[in-house]
Amino acid sequence: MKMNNVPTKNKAVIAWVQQVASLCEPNDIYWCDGSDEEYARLCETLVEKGTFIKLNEKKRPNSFLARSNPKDVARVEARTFICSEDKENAGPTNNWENPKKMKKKLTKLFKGCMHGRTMYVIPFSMGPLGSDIAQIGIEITDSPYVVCNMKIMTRMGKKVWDVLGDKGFFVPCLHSVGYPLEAGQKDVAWPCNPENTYIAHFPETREIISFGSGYGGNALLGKKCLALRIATKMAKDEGWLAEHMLISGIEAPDGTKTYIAAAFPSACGKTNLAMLIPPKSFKGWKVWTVGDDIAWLKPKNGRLYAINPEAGFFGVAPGTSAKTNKNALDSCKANTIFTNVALTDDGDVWWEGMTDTTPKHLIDWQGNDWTPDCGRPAAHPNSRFTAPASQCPTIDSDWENPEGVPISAMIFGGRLATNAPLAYQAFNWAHGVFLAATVGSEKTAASEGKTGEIRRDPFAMLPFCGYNMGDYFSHWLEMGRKLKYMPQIFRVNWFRKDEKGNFIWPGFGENMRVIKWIVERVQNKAGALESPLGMMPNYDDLTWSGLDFSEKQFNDLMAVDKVQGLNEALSVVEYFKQFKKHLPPEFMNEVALLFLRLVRTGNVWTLPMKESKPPVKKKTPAKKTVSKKETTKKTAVKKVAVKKK
Ligand code: SAT
Ligand code: MN
Repeated sequence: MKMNNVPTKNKAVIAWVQQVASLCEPNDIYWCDGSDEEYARLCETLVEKGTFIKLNEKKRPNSFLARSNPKDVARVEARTFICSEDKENAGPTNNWENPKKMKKKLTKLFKGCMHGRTMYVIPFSMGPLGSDIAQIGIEITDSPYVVCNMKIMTRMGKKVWDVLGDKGFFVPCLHSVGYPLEAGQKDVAWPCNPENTYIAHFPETREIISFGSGYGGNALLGKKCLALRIATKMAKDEGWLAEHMLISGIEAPDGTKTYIAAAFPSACGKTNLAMLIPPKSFKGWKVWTVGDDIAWLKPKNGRLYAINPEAGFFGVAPGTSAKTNKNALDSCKANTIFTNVALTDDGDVWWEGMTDTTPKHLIDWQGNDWTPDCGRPAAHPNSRFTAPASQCPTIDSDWENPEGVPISAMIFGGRLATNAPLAYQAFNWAHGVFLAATVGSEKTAASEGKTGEIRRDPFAMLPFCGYNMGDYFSHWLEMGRKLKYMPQIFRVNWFRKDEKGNFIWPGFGENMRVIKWIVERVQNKAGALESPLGMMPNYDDLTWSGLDFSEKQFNDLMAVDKVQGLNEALSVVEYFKQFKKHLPPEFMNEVALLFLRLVRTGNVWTLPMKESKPPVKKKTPAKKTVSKKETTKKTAVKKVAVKKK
């Protein structure tokens, strides 16, 4: 096929584009320049095709709504493959296929798959252009919807060719919706091919091939495919980390900023934490956003520096409100693509949880009339907004710094209703890696398995690690050995419930109380007490102004039940078995120590209550009071331990 206006001299790019074109047989080839005019033109085309609905210009300037095919609404893990040469290198937690076999299968599917369509070539950079932490990818796609989303989510366009040069390295990302238009065939608003969907990764050769889906991570190949699955393998080979983590900068009243990175499985409020608004009583404290989903961390001068490889947010819409996350809501005030949310009668968007009052009439995510009593959700639970990160009111001044930001603390959390305290700190790096590897969320009655059973999601990376997860654990341990100033590792759980099934912790902005303790811990300014699970804050180590939360409530929130803890440790051992010889031996050591600490404790380990005796009247000199207080504290700990035995 003849190629016009080729904007690069990179021979590998030209050869690859040529080869893909002759396989896919598109009508024409279009090289994206990433300009605003191009974006506007493509949006117009999408409106004409019926893929986009232009929203009310006054309410949501330059914004659009797309409705997907109901069979194409989320990432499909069952159709996601890691095609390493050796099955063992994909590990027990990934789907595997032999790379040759997979390519053969895909070649058949791609043959003529772009008939009647334009083939777009998208040059993009994950990470600030030219940063030595960044990576260049080129996505070929037949979906203009993907082009528009990639324009928001990545640094996309002409400038990438300059950085790439004639011989630069890039990750080829091939994508098709798998819906060719044969002569005279009419297009549909959301072309896709759910029966033949494949999202295939070739970690050794750093290639991505995706067929059949136009939605999110299946189609925007810079995100989970490149920035996580392929990047984890690059990171392992090159000595850095590619993680499913938010990055934020915590500013203290004295102006110092401490950067943290945090990993949570889905539906645990990652975006909320990345854009947290501290309680009013936290005067002078601010949370700045660097990223909400992915972090690339590289060691430099003995520290870990992180960049957000993305340029936009692909956030879950339902539940986002002025109360839960005003910054996310403000980020999508304009220039945003909404997918599968509801349309209001005045041409704006709505989703469950957005406002206190529900609109009386809407058009739902499938294009049908909707009223509050119709029994269907108005927005799909996985409906999304694609918004430029630069529009976030709390975007950090260093979010595009090519050097990255220095990370002082790493936080791992899950969603656990029982026996998982609010927060604790790892004893050391290996213990921290162990804590991250055992993160999980409790299965709900709706999902398979018994309620209360834990679905493990190590490092919140289960669907995103491009190689054997056991080797990934070892890589983390290895990284710790290389760092002089390693970040401190913490576990948190915002979701513990009381016997009545109510959340004990208020969450959202109040999580700042825990974040402040974490920041002060890494600065050696806050206290902590050794518990069977890790170093725990005492009631006094957290700031309580503006929140009515008693010491008793707090200690209940932090308690560790011995039998439940031992069962949890046993289930961790069960979980680890699948990694066989790839499991780092350090982990069995950590399990053994956990058992020991639990065995030596009482039935329920709790933080000691403050001395409840009335204070002795002023007779004792100040100096003595301090030392007395300290000794009582220590004895109190002991007392509890003894009593429980
Ligand atoms: O669709 S994405 O993979 O980008 C988001 C997600 O499912 O986590
Ligand atoms: Mn994610």
